[in-house]
Amino acid sequence: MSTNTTSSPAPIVKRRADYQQPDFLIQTVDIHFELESHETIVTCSTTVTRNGKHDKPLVLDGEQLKLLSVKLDGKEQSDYLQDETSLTIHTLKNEFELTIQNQIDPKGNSSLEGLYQSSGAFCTQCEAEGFRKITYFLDRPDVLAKYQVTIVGDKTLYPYLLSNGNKVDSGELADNKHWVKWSDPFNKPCYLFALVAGDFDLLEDTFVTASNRSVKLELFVDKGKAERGYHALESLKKSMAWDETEFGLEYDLDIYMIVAVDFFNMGAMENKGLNVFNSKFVLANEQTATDEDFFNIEAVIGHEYFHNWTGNRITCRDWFQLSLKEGLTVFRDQQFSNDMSSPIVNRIKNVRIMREHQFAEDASAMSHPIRPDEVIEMNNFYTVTVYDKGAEVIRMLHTLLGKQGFRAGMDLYFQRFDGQAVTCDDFVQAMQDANNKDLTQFRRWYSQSGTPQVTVSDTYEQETGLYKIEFSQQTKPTFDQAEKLNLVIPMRFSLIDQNHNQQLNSVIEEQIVELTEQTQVIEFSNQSSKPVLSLLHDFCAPVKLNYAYSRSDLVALMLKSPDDFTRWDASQRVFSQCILQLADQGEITKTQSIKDTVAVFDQVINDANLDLALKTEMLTIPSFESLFQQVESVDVEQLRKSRLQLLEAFADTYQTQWFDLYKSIQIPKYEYTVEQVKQRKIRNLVLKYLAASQHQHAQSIIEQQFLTADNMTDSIGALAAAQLGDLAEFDSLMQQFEQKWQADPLVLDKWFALQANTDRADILARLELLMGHAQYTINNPNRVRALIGSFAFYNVSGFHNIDGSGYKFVADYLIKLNDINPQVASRMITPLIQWQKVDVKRQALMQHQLMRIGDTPGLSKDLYEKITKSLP
Ligand code: 0A1
Ligand code: ZN
Repeated sequence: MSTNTTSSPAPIVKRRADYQQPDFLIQTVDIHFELESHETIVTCSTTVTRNGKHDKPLVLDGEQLKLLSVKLDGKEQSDYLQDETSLTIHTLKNEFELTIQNQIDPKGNSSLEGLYQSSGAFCTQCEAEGFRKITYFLDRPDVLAKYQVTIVGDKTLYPYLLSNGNKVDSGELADNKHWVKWSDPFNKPCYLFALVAGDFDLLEDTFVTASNRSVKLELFVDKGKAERGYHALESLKKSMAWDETEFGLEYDLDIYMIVAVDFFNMGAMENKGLNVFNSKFVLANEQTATDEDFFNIEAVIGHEYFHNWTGNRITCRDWFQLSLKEGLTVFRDQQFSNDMSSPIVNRIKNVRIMREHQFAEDASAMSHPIRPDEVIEMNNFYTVTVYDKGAEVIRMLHTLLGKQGFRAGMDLYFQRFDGQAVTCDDFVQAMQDANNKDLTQFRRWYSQSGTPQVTVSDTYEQETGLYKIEFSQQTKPTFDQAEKLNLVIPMRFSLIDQNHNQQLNSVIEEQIVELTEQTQVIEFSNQSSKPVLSLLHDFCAPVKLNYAYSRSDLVALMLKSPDDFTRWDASQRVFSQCILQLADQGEITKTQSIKDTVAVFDQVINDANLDLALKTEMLTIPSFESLFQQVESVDVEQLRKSRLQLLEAFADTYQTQWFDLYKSIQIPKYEYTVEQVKQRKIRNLVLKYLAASQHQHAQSIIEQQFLTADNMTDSIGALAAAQLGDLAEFDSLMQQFEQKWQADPLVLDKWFALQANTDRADILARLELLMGHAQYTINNPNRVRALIGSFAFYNVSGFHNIDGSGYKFVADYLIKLNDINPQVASRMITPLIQWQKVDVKRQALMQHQLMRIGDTPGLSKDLYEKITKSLP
């Protein structure tokens, strides 16, 4: 990236330490929309008060707005200053009414931030700083106001005109127009504002709260898609009930609306009383959606609903505090999912995200604490660190304080801060005060980035029976921080007596030790032999665990650990040890080590009492991404091949067992139940192994399953197996799938993704062809993520091709996307900026592409921030 090539000044870095209270506050907002695709008129009247004694002017944020007029207490003003991003109004009044009129172009807004059009419907996305694309405003989360919204639009095109709160009035106008007025009784920051206008199918329901109030539930979906909305609606009712029982939290308005839109940058948005969702997280029936989709819908519906208390009633003082609402709400949705489905599968899902994505982020130039200190573009900080590591930090508080102590802390938090915009420190203080526990050192989790390593060693003295465990912690310097301090790490573990009868698990009751020092030693006396250490139960801390497990320790843990997570983790360690060893050996040959590794799983496969879900997880070979995070530096191609080699040997060895297992599971008519989900999952896993082992019946079973499936999970399961087995067969089934679903882009995204992550020599030519598909458009984030995202994140052989063509392909695409949707472009640059662990040749190729992107004229702040950070 050459410096000073663009005319615009370098984007400004904002710092958490520079926080200042706003100079003015806004009490009420009365905003009026005259909706037209290209020329929407926004008239916004606010009551403004000076905050404190000063004579500074009022500086409002605004971007891409055509200003029409400014009135102060009804008088047209000319004494104002306008630039690209702000409007400065000079006044010495302490209280005044400000009316601003401006024009915007929703149809021309491809960034999907502010007011835009999605398949003809108007909708808004204001978090984090999108309200400034609607009108000039104090666009910051600590300015809380009461909103009244009037929407005027064409009656035929936009029969539904929606905003936050309660509908208070409506009427008809000339020219086939109508209007609706909404009033939200709760104070809110502007990022929670929402407007939707369009024609939809409407599903209605009611929920009666614990205190017997009736809440209207309304779900708006694309015309003709109503029957795909029921699972989302059921999920909403479950979420509402769950928050009442678990946290004593009731919904507070008389109506809760959800709108599903096709064009959306993220998963969903928690706007007060009017959630806007990516249709991917609403629409589902068994024909169109997999079990995983059903799970995700329930989780995201829950997540947005739980925000009503953790995010909306209590919000963030500034955007550096994002994890205050996101870490906490992710933790809450994870707990909800635990109660709704298989807890172990759910926990493994959480851990995979941490290990495959969050650890990767922390090892990259984008490393940041869950409460970042410096930001150029806030949209870059909706990260796995803020969200998922943030949730792990909350989980550690839950572990340290216990369920009751945690609940007491939550109660105090709501009691103290309801209706306010607060900080992460305020939250921890409430936890501290409710439990009388000093959390000073714990707070370092908020300010320190990086993945801590916990190293464990142990000694056993035969004569005395004394068993000693030494725990030490270390966090290596990260790109953003050189110095690291000791953290509070809760370690849940137990000891397994090796001498005991194999059938019985003789286990010393689970211990929780708080690791606070660099090194700590714990002793156990009277041990008749050296016990096996079962560590990091339930992934009790977001750390890497180093302990020199022997193969027999791992086998003992797989079979006997009292903690399901540890059992699974042991199985993954067995696989990983072997694959990493193979990758290290240089030449890839079948070895004794493969045989020994594979043999370990015999007992797991044949254990009839093992929970089917845990069995499936234990028999799943670690993903390339999780293996990649376990090494400092690696030849990616070597690692990919080694993984495949083990997978094939594993598949071959147990061919008969896979076949028998597949045949033994008969599932009645599709239902989304915990039991059936487990059955489908193991069947689809063994189908993959049958394909990989080229079992003589593999092809016919795959075809049979594909043709007779009564649900999407099994259709995709068959395709995924074919992809691993025979490409000719795969291509023909894929063709049939495309024929069937060509009119349904949401379903076709699964097909785009499968195409994009297929290992084949002509992958780039294929991608070019697919970009010309009738349903493909660069303007829709779901399409882009399905095709380009799947390639960049998951097609190891194609993306990391040593000729550099994969990197160049992604870079070329991002250069195009930069102009259309900077947010999505910035999310998709992630695999390119994570060059630190690949071999030096590939590092150079990746950096070269980053420089090319960096030289793009009109580079967005989003990409600028990531590229400047990641180039050495
Ligand atoms: N608050 C939402 C996530 C979200 C963030 C930004 C968006 O647009 C830039 C959209 C949604 C959540 O946590 O669900
Ligand atoms: Zn959220």
